[in-house]
Amino acid sequence: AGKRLRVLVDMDGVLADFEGGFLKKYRARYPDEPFINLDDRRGFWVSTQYGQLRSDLCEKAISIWQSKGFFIDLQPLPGGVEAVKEMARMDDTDVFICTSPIKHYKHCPYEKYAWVEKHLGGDFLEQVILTRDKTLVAGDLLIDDKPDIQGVEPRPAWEHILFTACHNQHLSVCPSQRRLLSWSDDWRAILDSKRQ
Ligand code: UMP
Repeated sequence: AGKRLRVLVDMDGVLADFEGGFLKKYRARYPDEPFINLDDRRGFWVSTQYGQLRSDLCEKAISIWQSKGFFIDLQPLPGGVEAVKEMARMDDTDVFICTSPIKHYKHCPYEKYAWVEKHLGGDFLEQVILTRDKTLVAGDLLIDDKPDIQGVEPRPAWEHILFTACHNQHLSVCPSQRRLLSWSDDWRAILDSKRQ
């Protein structure tokens, strides 16, 4: 019998609609300020692009995801919850949710657990990994929308599968980097490619 496959799945931008949730709450809170349509998003950091639009908008953007209710209210991205549940039921497969909390810790870590309980069920809380450094987590695959995932470990165990998001869809990544275009894309084939 081959060894078990360990899949790490990111939360914001992969399971939970961080970008859509941000834009909705930003426009509600700052109706008279300029904003960036999702089609015009470039770069992983929302705060950086808003800061380039006008310098004071950087902290206004940050205020949105620091607010109570931001993370718990995020809508699931299409097919993500179903895919993760199916992975968890597969033979010889362990799935973990690997997510980086913001350093403003008042609401975010709590709400990330609450989101998992709400959408995946209480049993899934066992699978949650909160870390600011994903390179330290060993796995076969990391499905994540952040193009550059770095930390103290120069040779992470996982292969990073870039999950397509508004901010990375125009990026030309190196040819060896595999993408998952959405949860309608063939994630099962990517998992199978790592099984021995
Ligand atoms: N985040 C920021 N600034 C941004 C965009 C996102 O701090 O401009 C936060 C939200 C998430 C975290 O908590 O970064 C991203 O975590 P991962 O998706 O890398 O797990």
